[in-house]
Amino acid sequence: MGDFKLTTIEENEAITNRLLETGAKVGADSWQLRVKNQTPHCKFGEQGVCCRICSMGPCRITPKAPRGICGCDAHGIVGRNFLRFTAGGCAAHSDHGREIAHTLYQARPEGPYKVKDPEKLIRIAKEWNIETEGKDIYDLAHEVAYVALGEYGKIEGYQNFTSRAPEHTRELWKKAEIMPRAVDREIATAMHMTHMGNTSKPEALVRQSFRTGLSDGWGGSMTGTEFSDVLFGTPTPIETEANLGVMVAENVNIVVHGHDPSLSELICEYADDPEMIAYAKSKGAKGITVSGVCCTSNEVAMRRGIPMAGNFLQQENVVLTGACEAIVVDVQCIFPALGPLSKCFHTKFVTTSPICQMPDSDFVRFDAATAGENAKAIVKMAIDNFENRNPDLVYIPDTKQKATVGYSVEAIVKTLDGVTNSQVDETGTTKPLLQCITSGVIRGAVAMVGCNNPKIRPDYLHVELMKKMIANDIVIIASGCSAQAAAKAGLMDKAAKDLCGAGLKRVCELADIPPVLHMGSCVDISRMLMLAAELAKDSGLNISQLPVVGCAPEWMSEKAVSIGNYVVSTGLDTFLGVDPYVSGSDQMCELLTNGVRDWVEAAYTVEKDLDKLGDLMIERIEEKRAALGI
Ligand code: BF8
Ligand code: SF4
Repeated sequence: MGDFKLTTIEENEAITNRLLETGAKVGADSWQLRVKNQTPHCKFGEQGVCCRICSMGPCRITPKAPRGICGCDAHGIVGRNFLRFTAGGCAAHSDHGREIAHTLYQARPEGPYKVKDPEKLIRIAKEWNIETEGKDIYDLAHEVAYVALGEYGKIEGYQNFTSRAPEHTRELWKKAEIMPRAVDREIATAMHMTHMGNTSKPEALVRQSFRTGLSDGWGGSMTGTEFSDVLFGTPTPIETEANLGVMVAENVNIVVHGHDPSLSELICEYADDPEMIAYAKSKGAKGITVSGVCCTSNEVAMRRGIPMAGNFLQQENVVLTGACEAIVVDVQCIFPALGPLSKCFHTKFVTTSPICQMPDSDFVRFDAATAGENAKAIVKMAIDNFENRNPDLVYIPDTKQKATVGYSVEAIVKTLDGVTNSQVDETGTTKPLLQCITSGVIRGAVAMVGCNNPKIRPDYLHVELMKKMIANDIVIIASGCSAQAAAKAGLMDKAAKDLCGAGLKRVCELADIPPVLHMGSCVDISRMLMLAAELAKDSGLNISQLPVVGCAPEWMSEKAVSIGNYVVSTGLDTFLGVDPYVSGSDQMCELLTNGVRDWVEAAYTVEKDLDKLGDLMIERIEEKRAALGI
C-alpha cells in the first residue's frame, strides 16, 4: 500500500514520445503530427457559424454578412448545427443499442450468444408488461428483443424506458415537449427540422436537441446497456489493469477497439481456448493477451477483467509498440489512421462491421449467425501474424496500474450496503449511499465522462479534476475514456483512497471500493441515469436537487453532445471543458447555459480553465446541499 503512486501525465507523455520515435523510424504518421497541420482551426467552424446544408452556400456569418443567402442568421445556423451534431451522436449510440437488441434476438441456448442474466431480462419484461410466466427464457428473450427493436420505430407513445424516470422528471419533459418518442423518429425529425428552409428558431432547435438526446439516453443507449447485461452479464466488481504495460511482449497481442461487445466478447472467449493457446505456442509465443482500447475495452474489462491498453488518444500507441499482432475494431471512435499506421508494422488492422469500413484494413464481416467462426478466424489470423513481428521495433512500456472496475448500479447498491448500519429493509436500495451523502461523509458525486481531445493534454483534465473532487470528499462515477484515464492514472486502485478527504476515504475503506467507480462505456451513462433516478426516488427529492453533476472535460464526439443533452435534460448540471461550437450565437449560449433551466432544472457550463471548472462543480454541489439544508 505504501508504495502506491499515481502515474503522472508527464510519465504518459514520455512513453508516447518514446513510441513516436519508433513511429518516426518507420515513417508513421500520428495525430500529434496531423494536429500541427490542422491548426489553427477554421474560426467559422469553431463558432458554429458555417452553414453548408444547401448548395446556395456554404454561408459564413460575419459582422459584414450577418445572414446566409436564405436569410438565416447566426442563431439559426448555430442551432441547426448543434441539433445535427446531437442527431449524429444519438444515431451512433442508438444504432449500437439496436445491434445489441438484434444480437439478443438471435441468442440461442447452444450459443454463441446466450442469456447470461435471465433475472434482468425478466425484470425488463415485467416493466414492459410482457408476460413472463411459464415462458422459455429464450422465447422471452426473443419477444423482449422484438419489442426493443420496435422502440426504434414505434408508431405512438414514448420510449418504454422513460417509465424509469421519476414522475416529476417526466412531467417536466412533457411540459417542455421533449418527451422522447421513437428513436428513429427523433433523429429523422432532427434532420428534417434542419433541412434548408425549416426551423431557424434557437429555442425550437434546442428543444429537439434535448428530445433527440433523451431518445438516446433513455432509449438507444439504455437498450445497449441493459441488453448487453442480459447477454454478457451485469458487471460486478472485478480486478484488472490499465495502460500500455498490459501488453505482453512474449505473447500474441490482440487489441479490441470500438464499442459493441458482441465481437470482443467472442474474441476474448476464443483467445482463452486451450486449442488456440496451444496454437499460439506452436508459433513461438508464450500465450495470447487480449487488451482493449476505448469503450469496447470498458465493456470487456467490466465483465471479464480484460486489461485496458488505453483510451481514445492512445489508440495509435498500441500499434506503435510494434507488438500488436491485430487491432480488431467494431464501430465508432476508430481512427482511419490505423490503416496506414498498421502498414508501417506487421499489425493486422481488422475491421468487422459494415458500419465501419476503412481502407488498408482486413474486413472480416461479423455477423451474429457466424460470430463464432468469425472470432476464431480473427484470433487465428493474429496468431499467424506473430512470426511477422520485427523484434527491433518492439517497445512495450512497463507502465500500468491496478484497477477495480465493474460498478453497475446493481453492484454499487450491493457494495454500499456494507457501509452504513443499514437496516434489513434498506438493502437493495440506494439508501445507504444517500445516508453517506446526507450526513456529509460524501459531499456529492460527479459523473465524469467522455473522450480525449487533442485540444487538451490527454487525460489532464480528467485526472486533475478527479483528484480535486475526491480530495473534497466528492465521489466520482466514471465511464468511457474518462474512466480509462482514471484507471491509467491509478485512481481506480483501492489504494487511491489515500488521496481522498477523510469522509470519502472512510467510505472507501468500509466499502472496499476505489474513490473513482468505473460504471462502464459511454452507452453506460444510461447506468448513471438509472442511479440518479433511483437516488431521487429513494430520497423523495427531484433529480435536480441531488448534489450530483456531470462533467465531460475533454469531450470530442457527436455522441458526447447527445449525452450532454440527455444528462442536462434529466436534471443534472453538466460542465464541459470544450465548447460545443455555439459561441457564434449569444442566443444559443444563453439558452444552453441558462434558459433551459426553466424547462429541465439544469443547464450547461463551459469552462476551459481547470481550476475554475473544478471550483464551479464543487460550488454547485455545495449549493445543492445548502438548499437541502444538509
Ligand atoms: O463512446 S469517450 S472517445 S470511446 S465517444 Fe469515443 Fe469519447 Fe472515448 Fe466510447 Ni465515448
Ligand atoms: Fe446558406 Fe441558408 Fe443554404 Fe445554409 S441554408 S447554406 S445559410 S443559403
